[in-house]
Amino acid sequence: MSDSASEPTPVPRLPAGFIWGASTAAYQIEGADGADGKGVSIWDTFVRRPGAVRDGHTGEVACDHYHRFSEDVALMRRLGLDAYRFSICWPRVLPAGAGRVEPRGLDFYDRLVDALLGAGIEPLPTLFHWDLPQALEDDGGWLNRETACRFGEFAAVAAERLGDRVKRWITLNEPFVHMSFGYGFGIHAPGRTLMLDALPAAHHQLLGHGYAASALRAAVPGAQVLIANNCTPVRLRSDARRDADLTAASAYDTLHNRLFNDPVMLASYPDLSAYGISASSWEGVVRDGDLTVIGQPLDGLGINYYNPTWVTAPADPPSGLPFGLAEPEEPYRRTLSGWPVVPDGLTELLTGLKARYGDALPPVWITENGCSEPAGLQDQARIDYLAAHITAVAEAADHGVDVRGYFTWSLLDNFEWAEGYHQRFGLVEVDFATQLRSPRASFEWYRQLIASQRG
Ligand code: IFM
Repeated sequence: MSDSASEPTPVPRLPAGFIWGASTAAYQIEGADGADGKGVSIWDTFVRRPGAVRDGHTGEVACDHYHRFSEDVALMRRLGLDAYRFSICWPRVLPAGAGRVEPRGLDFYDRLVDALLGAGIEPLPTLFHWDLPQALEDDGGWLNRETACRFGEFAAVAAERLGDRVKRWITLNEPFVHMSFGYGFGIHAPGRTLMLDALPAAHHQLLGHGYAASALRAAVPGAQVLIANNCTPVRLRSDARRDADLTAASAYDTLHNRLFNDPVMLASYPDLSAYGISASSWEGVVRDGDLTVIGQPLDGLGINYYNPTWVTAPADPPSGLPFGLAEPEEPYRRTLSGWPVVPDGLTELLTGLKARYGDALPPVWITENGCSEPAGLQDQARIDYLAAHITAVAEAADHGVDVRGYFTWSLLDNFEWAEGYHQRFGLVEVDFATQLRSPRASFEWYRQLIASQRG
């Protein structure tokens, strides 16, 4: 923390033309459950499962952004954002996931896009931020290859309506988290506990990314396509047993980072033998030509960064996974959600990507970074967090990483998945009883930062 709450926290200048933004996602803010013909998503179903979400919270109302988006765009304009990253709720547009299009759902995004453009803010939609139509889940969800085809069709529908005004698109948000939390461990929707049998959900999401990229490029001249991967630098403790821990670290890096980065940048999968997968055992999943679709050139890599992961050799008795997770030894400050605050992990991550992928690394966008802090308007801890992480981005840029934008998570307090409304990530506090929006100190700090970086 800086000594005084009023003392401005200095941040180095990012390159000219750098895009300053904020991010949200449909299920976390929109509310308006069932409005205007919206279909059911896997999150609508999951939140009703007893014990799935803390205190039984749901996204039924959330920030009621569906009805209050004008007020929210006015806040963004006040902030001086260059761009706003939001997500499009698939079952609002295609209630059954495929087939009949619901025009009222598209109308909402149409109004939002127009309001953003009217405020001088670039709309940056994400097509999939975890709210899969329940009807598709009933057919196997992302374990079913057909879902990738349906995703490509959804991308085409969205592009046809919005592509005259929206040129930059994100296909998937954090496919690692959706695969592992949703299909592996069951702590997110759809709540399946398949452990390593969840891995086909990685390939099918990536294939969906490829189909969506093709559909966007076919429908939108000059479309720019990104994917938002949440990546983590993998670290070892000082008491690491060299070989066993290094092997575990490499296995974790493969699962969390390379499984989602290699196919989109190198058109190949990393060695997955630590997970019992060989080229022949994945034959039924990965078909000829898939990696060409997935590995088509990317216009940008979105990175969501929160913290490094400390890894050890697997626990005894073995968990079935080729790694164990450890706590850092260093006394890092923790956010309200308990995550260690490690800004230099972001520089390490970005320079590591550059070292690993070289010329195959497209321009990088920080599509999410932020922290949950206690409720209240005086959030110096968030200001310090943002200042340190933006500084880490500037350091990576100084080391030659081509970073084009930074989007903080999040504009508003919102529904934080299994944590319900207990975590607050917003620059703007939301009173969920009254829907009153109150900008925090960090909002004013970010506003000044953006203005000064422009000046
Ligand atoms: O709220 C989430 C977001 O939906 C995806 N990335 C991480 C955020 C904080 O947990």
